[in-house]
Amino acid sequence: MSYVESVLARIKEQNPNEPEFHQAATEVLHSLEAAINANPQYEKAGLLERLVEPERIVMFRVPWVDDQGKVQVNKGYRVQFNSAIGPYKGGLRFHPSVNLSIIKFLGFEQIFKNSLTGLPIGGGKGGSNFDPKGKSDGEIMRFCQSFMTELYRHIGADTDVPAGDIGVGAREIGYMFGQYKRIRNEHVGVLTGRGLSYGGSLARKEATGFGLVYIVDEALKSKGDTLVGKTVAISGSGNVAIYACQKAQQLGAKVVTMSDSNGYVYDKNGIDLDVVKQIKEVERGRIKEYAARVKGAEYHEGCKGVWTVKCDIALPCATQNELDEESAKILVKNGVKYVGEGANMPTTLAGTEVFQSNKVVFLPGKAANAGGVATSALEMAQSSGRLFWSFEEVDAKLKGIMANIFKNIDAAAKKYGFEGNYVVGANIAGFEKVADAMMAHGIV
Ligand code: NDP
Ligand code: 2IT
Repeated sequence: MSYVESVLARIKEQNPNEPEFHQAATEVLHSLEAAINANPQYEKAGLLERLVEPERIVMFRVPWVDDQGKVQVNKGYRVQFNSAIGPYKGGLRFHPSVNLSIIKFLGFEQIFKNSLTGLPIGGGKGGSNFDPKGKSDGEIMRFCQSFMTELYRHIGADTDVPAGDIGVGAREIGYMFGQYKRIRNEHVGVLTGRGLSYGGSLARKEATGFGLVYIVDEALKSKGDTLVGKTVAISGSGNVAIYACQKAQQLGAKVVTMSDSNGYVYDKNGIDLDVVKQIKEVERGRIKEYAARVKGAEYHEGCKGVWTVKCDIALPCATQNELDEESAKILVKNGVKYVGEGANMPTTLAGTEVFQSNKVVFLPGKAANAGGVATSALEMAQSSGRLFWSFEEVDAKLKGIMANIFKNIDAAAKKYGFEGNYVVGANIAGFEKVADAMMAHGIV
């Protein structure tokens, strides 16, 4: 059995109920095979065994009182996966589906993503099975305060810097920052995605979606093509989806879909983003509302249907495993040419295989959605330097980072004989720097 296969077998044996973590580890380790074989010193140093074991996992109780006066208890998590190249960095997800497997897969992916940004950030992730849907502002605040009342002792501006993810946006970051500051009596960059009035960075809100479209644009350019006139299908209607839509439209594409976990809207005239922002960012409503407000738009129940819409470019921006083999086959049949993952691991392993074997340009999440965390690292830099950069400055840096990521994943794929395979390219390019730092630190 190869070194990689033996480590994968060990992961499955030691962490039996973690299918999402197995999936992420399988994808990464399989594509590292060539780089591992070229460096036998890694096996001697137990590098992979150490890489797949989080440095620390914190699990805690989050008690809070709802508006009816009833006591509620949720689970809280922070997985501090790898700090070889910088402090742990990664989002917090609040969603009822959250469990250890999901946080571990996200934290593991984050290690390589953060390395790809070229900035000094390690990998971590956290969250809770708390469901923010339908909760009052007061309930959200009490939950966030209780969550931070435990989390504060494990994080810090030079230790671990959380941010948003599904269910955690500006409102939640604000409440958590307020509680951290109150407990620690420190106004520091301990969270990113902060509001602009208390240390946040311009363009962080837009960064993941913008970055996704910037890297897709780089891939198009490499083929002598542009976004102008392209039809784009986007899933999700949250932070990533909204700003991916905005940038795709600015660069001349026509976005025809958006979705949520209940269903999707198809607007043959192109999505009216002001309407989406009003529904999602202001009213915190459902995407179904869009069809009621925009003439010519259709709503369809079932989120998977979004992939039956004909498009040139598909941007899954909702959640893990939302795009399976069956959907990938339909997209290919309908002529999709590019897939850029705005979400983390939205495509199943079988779905990815369908795209790659049909020569669809496939940009994996750890490269394609890295613009969010990269801009978080820019927010950290501004906090430490007590600086405040203009939108244009941050956006220009983001664009440069995404172009660099594309260049590096393309080069890594070529170097190991997998030209055009950006899954292999991203995993190897992300891994190399982390492996180098871990080797330098000795057995720790
Ligand atoms: P939001 O909470 O803003 O939006 C999430 C969107 O995805 C909503 O439209 C939501 O619909 C939909 N969604 C969530 N769960 C499911 C599900 N099980 N099935 C179908 N749709 C679902 O989150 P973000 O936009 O921030 O995150 C989206 C993805 O992007 C996630 O995978 C996240 O990890 C990833 N990501 C986010 C970054 C960021 O900076 N925010 C950075 C890099 C990656 P509904 O309202 O019905 O739940
Ligand atoms: O998945 C991700 O990269 C994020 N949710 C953003 C993490 C961050 O620290 O900005």
